[in-house]
Amino acid sequence: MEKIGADKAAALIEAAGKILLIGHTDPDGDCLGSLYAMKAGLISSGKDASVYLRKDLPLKYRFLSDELQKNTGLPQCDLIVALDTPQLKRLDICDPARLKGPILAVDHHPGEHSEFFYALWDDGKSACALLIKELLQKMAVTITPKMADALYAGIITDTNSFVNQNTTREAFLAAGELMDLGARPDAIAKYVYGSLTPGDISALSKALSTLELYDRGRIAVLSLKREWQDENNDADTELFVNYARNLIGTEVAVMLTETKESVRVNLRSKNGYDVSALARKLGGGGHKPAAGIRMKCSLEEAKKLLLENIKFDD
Ligand SMILES: [Mn+2]
Repeated sequence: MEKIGADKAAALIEAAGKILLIGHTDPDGDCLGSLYAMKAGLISSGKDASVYLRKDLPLKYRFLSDELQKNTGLPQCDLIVALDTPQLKRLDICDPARLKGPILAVDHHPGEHSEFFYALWDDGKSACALLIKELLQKMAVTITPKMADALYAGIITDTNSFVNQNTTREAFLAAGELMDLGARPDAIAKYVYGSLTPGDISALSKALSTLELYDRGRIAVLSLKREWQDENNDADTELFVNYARNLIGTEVAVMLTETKESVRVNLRSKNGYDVSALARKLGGGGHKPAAGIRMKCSLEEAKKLLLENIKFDD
């Protein structure tokens, strides 16, 4: 792997004609906002760019659907750009070996990035969207109001609306700059936080009623069984874990969502506990205060395995 700066990344992209973009599994607002802005920017500069996306967009990110639709075509391409993940196995594709071509990672997660050919990687950035913004500006791409909306969505989702530990001065400045370019904070908040369905609310009430505390309250666990959700749709539980994290005394918060294929685990921490290390150990990934895993086992087994692996130094 060669670690590169934005200049070299821009040059690599400029030299490529056909480019495939891919994000991580269970793509979040940062991943999708980054994919959107990158695709729109590359197309505006005359590139043949497409996005590999395994599933349709969740309701709250449908405002990005003019550029992002489910697409599992794997064209021959000059360059693959992998966004918002440090590992091949976290990519939104079942078998990463099917990706043919050199891969440039653009990412802000801790990790080695050693499986990639090139990495534009800075774990001091609040969001991958900040790296994409910088890269597009290096390439002299005009950031349109819709691209600004997408990048802004990336910043607010990864900083949890500018409250998480990773909120930097740079993130606030970039948000202001994106507003100058046409980003609409009110509209984006309405999409991202205001797309709950009655089924999501009922799932929330079920999940909250499952609260369990371990290790004298330092660990808080919420869970949601498959049968408590809409028959056809998995509930949007991404933010449920924040209720557990916000409990006084909680250091590690766990949200377990049983889906048709697996158990989705959302992890959050306070006081510096590194949930990304825990997630990596169990096959997932993320950041120190926020991480996730997909586990192929029952909800009870997932809970047991997690509790066995959450260890405090004191
Ligand atoms: Mn991110």
